[in-house]
Amino acid sequence: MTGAESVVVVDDVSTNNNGFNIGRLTLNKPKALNALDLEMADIMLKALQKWQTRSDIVAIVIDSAGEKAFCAGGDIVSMYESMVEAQGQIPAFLETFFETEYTLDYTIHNYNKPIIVWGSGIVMGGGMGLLCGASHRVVTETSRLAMPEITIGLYPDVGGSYFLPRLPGKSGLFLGLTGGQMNAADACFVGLADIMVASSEKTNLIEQLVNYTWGPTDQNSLQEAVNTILNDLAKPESEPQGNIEPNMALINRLCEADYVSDVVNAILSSDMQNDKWLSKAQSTLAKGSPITMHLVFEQCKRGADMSLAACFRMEADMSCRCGESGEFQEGVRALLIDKDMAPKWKYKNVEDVPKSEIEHHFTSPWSKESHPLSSLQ
Ligand code: QUE
Repeated sequence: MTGAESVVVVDDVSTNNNGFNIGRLTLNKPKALNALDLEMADIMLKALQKWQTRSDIVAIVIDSAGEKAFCAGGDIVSMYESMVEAQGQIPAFLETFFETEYTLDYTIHNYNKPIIVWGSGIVMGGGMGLLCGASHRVVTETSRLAMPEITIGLYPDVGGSYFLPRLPGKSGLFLGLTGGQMNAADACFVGLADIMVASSEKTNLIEQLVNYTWGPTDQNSLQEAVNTILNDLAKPESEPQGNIEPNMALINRLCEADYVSDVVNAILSSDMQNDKWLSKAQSTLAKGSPITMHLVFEQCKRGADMSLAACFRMEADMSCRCGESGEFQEGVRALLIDKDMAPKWKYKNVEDVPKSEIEHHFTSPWSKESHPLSSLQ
């Protein structure tokens, strides 16, 4: 499945020494902002599994076609169609999609050689899932990272339950509730990216990987080699001004309460008029799904002391419940199908959501043994 027409271009790039190769995956649906569909996730997972056992492969590069986006999210239009069809049941397509996507993300987290993700342009939702677990997470001056699912009545999945509560202070909860966008400086500050490189350097990076004198292939040596190559390309002095670090004290104060309604009301009633970034975060929350507000709060609480594998299993449960409840379907309808931008959420305010509704999202549709992600360690 290689070739320019493939939705993911899979390439073995030969290096200039000792028969070593670089595995390269290029997301190739630039008109859809490289939003991840089932076929793409499947191709990526199979290629990564194959490369994991090949001793000539020294590193992986994951990048994308087009300047605009690394990956804008998941293919939520296909998910919408399956939800319409299933009429309140959990669509089989969603189960398969999330099983494949989370297995792919998990594989990236636990890979046995360096994975460089070129996170230039839009990196949101499903794109964050691909970036987050990589050993070498590159951002550029055009990077815009976010977990914007509050807008579509979903919740920050793809490992969000694991990584959001582990960000500095309350920044993860804030980013999940508001869909707040991070630039390269923010991403490096919170620890979701490792290094900032100019977007014009991508070809140069591939050249450096090809020309490098690859030697010992134990995992540490390979990681160190990629560190060296990336550090040579980095230009830390060109990092933009970030928005999170200067607002950290405020974010922590707004998000400190024990109840989600208190946190939401604190953010909504704070005067943010003088800060463009904060006002945008505030208005995204104001328009967002009240069910999602609860899910974000609860996943951050539960995920804080869960393993990565347990987080992905919990998210498979939650995502399927979202596919059943109608809130996610309504969010996609308003944003991408009818484009009226006016979702009719099931509850008007965060206070109106019954506890039982949220609890249901954390009950598994499967027994422990039959869970599709039961084999993740
Ligand atoms: C929130 C989201 C997503 C989003 C917009 C949001 C998301 C997603 C897309 C998207 C973008 C472009 C496409 C596409 C999907 O937009 O997850 O198919 O071509 O995938 O506000 O969570």
